[in-house]
Amino acid sequence: MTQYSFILTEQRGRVGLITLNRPEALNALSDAMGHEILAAAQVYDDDAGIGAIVITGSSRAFAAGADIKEMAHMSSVEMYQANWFSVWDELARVRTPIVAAVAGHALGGGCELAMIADFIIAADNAKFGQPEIKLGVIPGMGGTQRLTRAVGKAKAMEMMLTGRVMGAVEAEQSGLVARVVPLDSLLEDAMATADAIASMSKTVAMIAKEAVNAAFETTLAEGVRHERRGIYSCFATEDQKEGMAAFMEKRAANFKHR
Ligand code: CO8
Repeated sequence: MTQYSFILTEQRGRVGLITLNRPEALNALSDAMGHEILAAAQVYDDDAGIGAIVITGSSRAFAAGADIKEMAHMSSVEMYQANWFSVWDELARVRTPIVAAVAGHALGGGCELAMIADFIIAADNAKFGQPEIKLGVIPGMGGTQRLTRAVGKAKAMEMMLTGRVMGAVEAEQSGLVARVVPLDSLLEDAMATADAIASMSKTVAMIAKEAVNAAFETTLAEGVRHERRGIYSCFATEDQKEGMAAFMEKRAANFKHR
């Protein structure tokens, strides 16, 4: 089993849990930590026994951003040569559904990591923001694009240009998070939600994720064609036969998850 320094991993049933674990830096995302998160997510993605992934932090901080101390003295050329932050593009390519369970600070790269997940469940103390402008930079893990798509231009611009932080209630009203729950039940709720996803066919869940994500990449007509190809391919799975047979036989479906 892989040993990690900045995250904890745990399989609970068909759900793979990744807990960011760098409390002394409020889970600031160093490069090494990013590679650990990707590696853990890819292990879960390759595992037919895992149907959903949950990424969480602590009650104080999901993640307070990319690691400012690590980046502060880097040059543009160093970043370019290292393809800095490309690890997060690879995380976005993980096909297993990912739920972000966010409490406390989700700032800068922390907010961006949460948005790379397929959806966010937020604790009532969650705070989202892209304060990079206060550091003399802009987001670099997709924040300008994903936040704008999530909450629209007005709020995204205001947050990005002033560094204003958004609380959990506003985040839910704005469409950034799927649901707000009490801090005490955040992990339990996120794990139960992930478990519900994992009880479905993994193949079909991956097809659904790919189809929804196509909405952000393409035109309506091409997106609908993508969806149509997706549903046709569902009919090639044993799980479609099982799901529909179970409905007609008035019993619970027993998906093979492949
Ligand atoms: N990086 C490194 N260390 C951090 C970070 C961070 N992002 N955030 C917090 N820490 C550290 C602090 O330095 C402190 O450590 P120490 O005691 O050793 O100095 C420890 O975590 C605890 O933090 P605080 O004492 O500041 O805790 P508070 O409760 O007083 O404040 C805050 C909490 C408000 C979250 C505060 O820590 C803060 O403002 N953090 C920075 C938030 C931020 O600006 N995030 C954006 C970072 S930049 C980014 O994410 C993307 C950059 C894109 C660049 C593009 C390159 C390609």
